[in-house]
Amino acid sequence: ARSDIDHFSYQDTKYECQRRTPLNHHNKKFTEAFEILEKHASYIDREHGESRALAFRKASCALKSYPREITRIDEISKITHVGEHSLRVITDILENGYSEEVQDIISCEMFHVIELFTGIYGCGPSTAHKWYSLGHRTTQDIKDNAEILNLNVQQKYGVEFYDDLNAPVDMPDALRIQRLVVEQLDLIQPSCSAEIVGGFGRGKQCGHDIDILISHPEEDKVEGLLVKLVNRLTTLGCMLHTALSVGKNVVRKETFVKTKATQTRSTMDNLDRCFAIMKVEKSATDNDSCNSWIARRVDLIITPSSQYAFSLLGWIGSKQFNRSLRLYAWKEMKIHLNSHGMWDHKLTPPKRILATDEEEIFKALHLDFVERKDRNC
Ligand code: 8DG
Ligand code: MN
Ligand code: MN
Repeated sequence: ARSDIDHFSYQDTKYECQRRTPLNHHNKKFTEAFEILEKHASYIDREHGESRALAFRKASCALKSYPREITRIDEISKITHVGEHSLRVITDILENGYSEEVQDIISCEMFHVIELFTGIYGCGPSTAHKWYSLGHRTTQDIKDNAEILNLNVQQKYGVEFYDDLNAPVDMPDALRIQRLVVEQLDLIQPSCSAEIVGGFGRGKQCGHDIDILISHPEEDKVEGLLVKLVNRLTTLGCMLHTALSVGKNVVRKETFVKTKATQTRSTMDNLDRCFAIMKVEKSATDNDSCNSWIARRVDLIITPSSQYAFSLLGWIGSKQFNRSLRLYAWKEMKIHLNSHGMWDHKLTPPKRILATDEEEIFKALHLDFVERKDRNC
């Protein structure tokens, strides 16, 4: 039925994990519009927002995979995930050079304020709405009313270091943090590995934070490692703020024990982790202020070697790639997949499937391997 689009070598798959989504693609003018529509849907329309946001995200992912610039609407009118609404937006852009719906959003004050507030570390859309409805419009407003608004610790740091934390992190910064972490790990537990994951792992040149996955070839050598590492970094004066989550890793040999935390959010896992704000030395070229350091968001995640491949896959991302992978695994293969492992639920009791690298996970799921640089959906 979809043979009419085959000759463009676009794979019209049901799941994003079944095709390649490169970082650099040919349809930015459309995907940028979809990103605004997606945000608007999740910020403003809180009743149907999530499903509308997902529809725009899926359309955007499809266009990112499309191997050339779209110039005619009939090229893509039959693509799964590009629904009626999305087609209308693309048509507008093709015909007028812009989408009126997107223009309306961009000229809406509320959208910009919610965007500004959700850029504050620790502030989600519902808090942003609350602050907006109380009449606040700037980060200074939030700072001035910190007491009355009863800001939590994260939000206080978020406001305090707003500019630093919203300045993109580049690769040299990421490497600097990695070096620091490796140095400290060597002093605590030799032979640890510390890999940069997240967006940088997918080839992005900048990001909003630095994600580092830490492990050790010997399974039990990572026990208690995170607290020791964070204590050392704190003593060195590198930590501005830390939020630790330790000791909830409850994977047993055969089955995955679901705790409350695992059930609440699908992307959340129970690995020992520290969400931190760190002081990072500025490079010689950053001479725009007298400060010698800049505040950066850093995620440190610890995983035992038996779970490494799964944690790596999960934390390389993107979020949407993993969502689709997990959904595919469950719907098509009855396999439960997360950052700890995978379990075959076609068997009773479910049987754990082991893997030592990402390739083995794709193979077990009967999927073609997707390179990290092509997981940018
Ligand atoms: P960016 O920082 O460059 O903006 O993008 P990113 O690196 O892709 O996003 P991220 O928010 O830093 O998340 C990195 C990956 O980590 C993402 O694919 C989802 C994954 N991840 C998990 N578990 C958890 C979790 O508990 N919280 C968060 N925030 N991310 C998680 O596997
Ligand atoms: Mn990241
Ligand atoms: Mn992160």
